[in-house]
Amino acid sequence: MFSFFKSKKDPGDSSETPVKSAVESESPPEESISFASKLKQGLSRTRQNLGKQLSGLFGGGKIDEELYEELETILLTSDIGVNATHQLLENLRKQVKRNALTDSIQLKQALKESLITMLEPLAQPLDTTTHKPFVIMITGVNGVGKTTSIGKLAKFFQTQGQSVLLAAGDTFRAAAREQLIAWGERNNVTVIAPDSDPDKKSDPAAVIYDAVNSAKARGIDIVLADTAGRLTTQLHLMEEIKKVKRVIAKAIPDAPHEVLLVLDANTGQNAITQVRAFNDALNVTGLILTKLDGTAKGGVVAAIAGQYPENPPALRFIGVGEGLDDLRPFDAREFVEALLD
Ligand SMILES: Nc1nc2c(ncn2[C@@H]2O[C@H](COP(=O)(O)OP(=O)(O)OP(=O)(O)O)[C@@H](O)[C@H]2O)c(=O)[nH]1
Ligand SMILES: [Mg+2]
Repeated sequence: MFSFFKSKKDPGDSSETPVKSAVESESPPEESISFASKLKQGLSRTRQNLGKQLSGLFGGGKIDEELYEELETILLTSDIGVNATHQLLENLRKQVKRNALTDSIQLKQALKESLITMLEPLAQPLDTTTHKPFVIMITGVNGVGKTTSIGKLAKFFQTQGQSVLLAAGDTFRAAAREQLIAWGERNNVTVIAPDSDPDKKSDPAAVIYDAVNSAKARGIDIVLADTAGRLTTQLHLMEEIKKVKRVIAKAIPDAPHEVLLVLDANTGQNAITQVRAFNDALNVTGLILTKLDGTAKGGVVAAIAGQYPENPPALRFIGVGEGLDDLRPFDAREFVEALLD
């Protein structure tokens, strides 16, 4: 059995989770409009690329095998991946049959609906109210946007009325400590960081352990623990991150309550390899997909969904920029609307 992520949520309770309901009730409409337009702007390269190819195909005419074949080629070259492409086409054929569609002009909406159906299982908002402190460990390969995402998450959770503490568990790069402290200042939250003396090498597990205990003592709601980037092939570093996780559990037995893997949307199909390797090491419970702005490869979301149709990973958040507000819980419909005109 693949011990992957949290189980598929009961579709009935999706609107009941605290994070999502708070987002819907507290975000001013202007903010969501600006995020929707940011998302649209961010996905513009993917959209233009797909749109150009699909407009010819969906311009009117018979729905036949040739059309399906052409569509398959377009999807395969958009980083959607083999599995996702086949699932999408299967769903599309079903819709064509069920709704007795005859003209290719009708296929665009049908493709949108197929994509939404495929991506919806990924939209599992994170409920951070189950534990206090709720400990979130952030992991991923180098430069994917872990530390930046922590800065954005600190802001996000604070706007939900939750208190946050940051743990500077990246003791590998000297600048990492300062980078997290700067995000802490921007958000006005405490950062537990190792000694700044470069001669005193700190242990990442010890820093995060201290931070969790400090959050316990202060009655903080959420701990966001940063970790150093690592390649999945650096086996000693993969062992080190396993140890970090074990040590966190010494501070609170069932912590970390969330292991978030950060993926860079520019990674394309390699994202799947990263998901597998980090999940094997850490039992990843959720994903953040960053840098959706400035990539023509937004299709990687579908590739992730297509890879695990039985047990979809939880795509908790997506990032579309470097600013504090450029992160949002993943919403399948909003995403597809931005991806296809
Ligand atoms: N355009 C864009 N840039 C981003 C996004 N998220 C992060 N970045 C940028 O990506 C670069 C790396 O981000 P970091 O947060 O330092 O990445 P990291 O994973 O912590 O890196 P290491 O700790 O070195 O492994 C920075 O220049 C960020 O501003 C995003 O959603 N969009
Ligand atoms: Mg970092």
